[in-house]
Amino acid sequence: MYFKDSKGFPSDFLWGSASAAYQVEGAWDSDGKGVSNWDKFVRIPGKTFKGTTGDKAVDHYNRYKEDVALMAEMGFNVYRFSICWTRIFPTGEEAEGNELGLKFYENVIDELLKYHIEPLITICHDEIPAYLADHYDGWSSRHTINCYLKLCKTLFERFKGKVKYWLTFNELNVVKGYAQMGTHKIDSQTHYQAMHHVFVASSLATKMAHEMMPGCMVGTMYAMSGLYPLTCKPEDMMAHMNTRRLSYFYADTMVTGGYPYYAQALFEKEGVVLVKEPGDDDLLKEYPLDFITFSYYRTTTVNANTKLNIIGLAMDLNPYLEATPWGWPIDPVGLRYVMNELYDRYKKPIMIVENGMGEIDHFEDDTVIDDYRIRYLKDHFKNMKDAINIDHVDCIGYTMWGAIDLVSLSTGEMKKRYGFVYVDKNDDGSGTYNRYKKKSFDWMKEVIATN
Ligand code: BGP
Repeated sequence: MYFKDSKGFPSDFLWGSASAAYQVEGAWDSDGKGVSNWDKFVRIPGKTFKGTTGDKAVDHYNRYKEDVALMAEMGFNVYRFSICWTRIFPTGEEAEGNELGLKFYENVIDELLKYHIEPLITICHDEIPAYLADHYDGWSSRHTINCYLKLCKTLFERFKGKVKYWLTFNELNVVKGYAQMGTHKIDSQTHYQAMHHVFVASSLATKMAHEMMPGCMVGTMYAMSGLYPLTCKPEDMMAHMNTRRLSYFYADTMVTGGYPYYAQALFEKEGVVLVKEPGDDDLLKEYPLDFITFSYYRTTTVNANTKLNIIGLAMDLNPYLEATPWGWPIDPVGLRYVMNELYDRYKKPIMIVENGMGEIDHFEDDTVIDDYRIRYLKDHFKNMKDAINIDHVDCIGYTMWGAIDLVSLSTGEMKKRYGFVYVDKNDDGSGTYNRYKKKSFDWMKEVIATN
């Protein structure tokens, strides 16, 4: 029995790992899989580190049993992974799903259930069939909604009774352009129109999930690394509010029953005129998300003179924080802050579905002594616990990003590692792909065992 004032985590707390199909599976052209936007994107010269691709990734497609066994050994009771759309619908246009693709995910799910690990599925983690991207301009076309819903229906039919937790999209508030939305342009009109289609698709998927799988939980994932005003100067405070809204706009629309009032000002400023169909706004209102999931890696600051990056984020550093080798500021207290911010805003259960430290690991004597990772996680877990036990935030779980090393999304590098398990693969693709436990593996096992 869990009491809010207990010292540990709730007894039914979900502990696990998170991954994305493109970054772990490999087997990019096996068993009838079609070409995705990512398969094309990484082949554009200069887009990834030294032209690396996820063609083989960390070979999870062939090694999933070993990977699931390692997760089970650590005591995980949840695993977040995503579906590669083109394994099921190679172009997005087929009437029936590809049986070999469905079978792969069924095998993974059955393997997880064998160890009592809950599958948590991201239906779309930045991936779309290249065919839909190139023929329909991806999510900027309303046609993509129907293709996505066909994918959802196929997944729900096949996995109902086995999968309770579903996320309709990944980091919806920081995705833009071809690599994530399959759109060829990145102007505001294209972006927000594409997002409108995503909102409608997510609402319809939520409706369908509840009808087909009573009791399931449907969420979406948002990038919610924290943001602080650099100073208390009123202009900096205004910049903070406006910039934070650019992040919150997406969840506000999907959780609170439709577009927030400040969307009007945003669209006026950006010259955006949304094309909607009758009933769209009702859908957003009637089928909000059940829970909020988010990634948390760092915090940054903003001031009145900050130039936002292309996805609307302020990346200014915080003089009080140290950073990882990739310059991501480390802020455990910020996690507690953001958990409260989110729960306060939506009053729905939350879950941290990505967090962790990308570091350069030194592999010696078949292991890695990653005390830096243990320290990072320990500090974050302490704040997560305080948010739950002291602040009473309803947080149902935590999945660390890449418990088994995987390929970096932003740079395509292998040497940026997050895991408890080292994968013997180098940036140039060489290596045995064998898995080795790092020092943090046993530490994490102990954390979960003692809750
Ligand atoms: C998030 C993505 C993940 C993941 C993570 C870490 O934005 O949802 O796919 O990769 O960030 O980022 P990176 O791989 O760049 O270290």
